[in-house]
Amino acid sequence: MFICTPDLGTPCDDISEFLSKNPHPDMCLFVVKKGFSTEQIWQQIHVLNEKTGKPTEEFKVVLPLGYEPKDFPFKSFTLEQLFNELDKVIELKQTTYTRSISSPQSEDQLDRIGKHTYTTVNVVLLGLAGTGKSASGNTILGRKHFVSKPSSNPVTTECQAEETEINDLHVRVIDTPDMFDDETEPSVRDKHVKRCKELYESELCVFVLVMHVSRFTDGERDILKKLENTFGTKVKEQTVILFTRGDDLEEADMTLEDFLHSCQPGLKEIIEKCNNRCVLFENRSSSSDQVEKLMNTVSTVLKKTAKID
Ligand SMILES: Nc1nc2c(ncn2[C@@H]2O[C@H](COP(=O)(O)OP(=O)(O)O)[C@@H](O)[C@H]2O)c(=O)[nH]1
Ligand SMILES: [Mg+2]
Repeated sequence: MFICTPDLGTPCDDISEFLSKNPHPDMCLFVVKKGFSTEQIWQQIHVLNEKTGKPTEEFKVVLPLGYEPKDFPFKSFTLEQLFNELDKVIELKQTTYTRSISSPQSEDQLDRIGKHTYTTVNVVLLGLAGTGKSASGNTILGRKHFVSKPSSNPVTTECQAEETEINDLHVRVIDTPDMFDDETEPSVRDKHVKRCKELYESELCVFVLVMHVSRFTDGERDILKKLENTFGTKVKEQTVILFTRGDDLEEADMTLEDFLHSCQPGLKEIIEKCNNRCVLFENRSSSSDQVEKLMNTVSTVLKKTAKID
């Protein structure tokens, strides 16, 4: 489906209104005339960014015939490149996402997966401060990217993203500050939520609720409600619970199953609402098993939620 908007600068150019009907288009194309001014187009893209909240790179400039892409500040495509991009989008829609998220079975599948590495899966780490979101982000990335340390003050103060490839899947790990603390100013919280949504917008997304395995706090009792208020009522269908400090369980000679079996009713309810999708991490350990288990759980969520027309 193509949506053609009125010319920019006309009285009815309210693009946000058009986007509200289809908030996650596969592509936003910006068509320009021969002899366009790079500076003017860049300014207009900034206006679009402000109006829609979409990052500037989401607007792809379609170059007039005869133009070659060069070092423009914006993303630009010749018509030929644009058709290639469109082919990719169509192919992606026709191929079930599950192909790229399950292990390759054959050469043919490997080929297909190779083509699909541009499918980005966003893994959004959410939870209270100090639960180990940043440390878990680093474990998923396999490197220390996010600052994680003991502190009585929140260490992570802005949403941040870092990307990696895991089993042929392009994963964007989004680390967040505590967005559920009642003490936080609503305007600050809204700013974080907006930024977080910008980071994963229009792509596959799984929320990972990070919790300290041996500490279930009052602030976490209604965390699912807060999550729903922030990310919509369907959020629990897209949520995996990640318990950190797996060593605590090991020291007590307990498995995750033992823990889940004997945990508080409040926590049990949260887990059940998330369809018992739980994983255990020990961020001091570099074992890739834990990441593998998380990614398997992530893929079960994607298989359920990915819309394949
Ligand atoms: N022992 C242990 N410590 C952890 C684990 N995960 C996080 N931590 C520690 O908990 C503290 C807070 O972690 P951090 O990632 O900054 O929490 P965040 O505020 O949720 O991002 C840091 O000192 C981490 O080293 C874990 O799995 N095991
Ligand atoms: Mg942090």
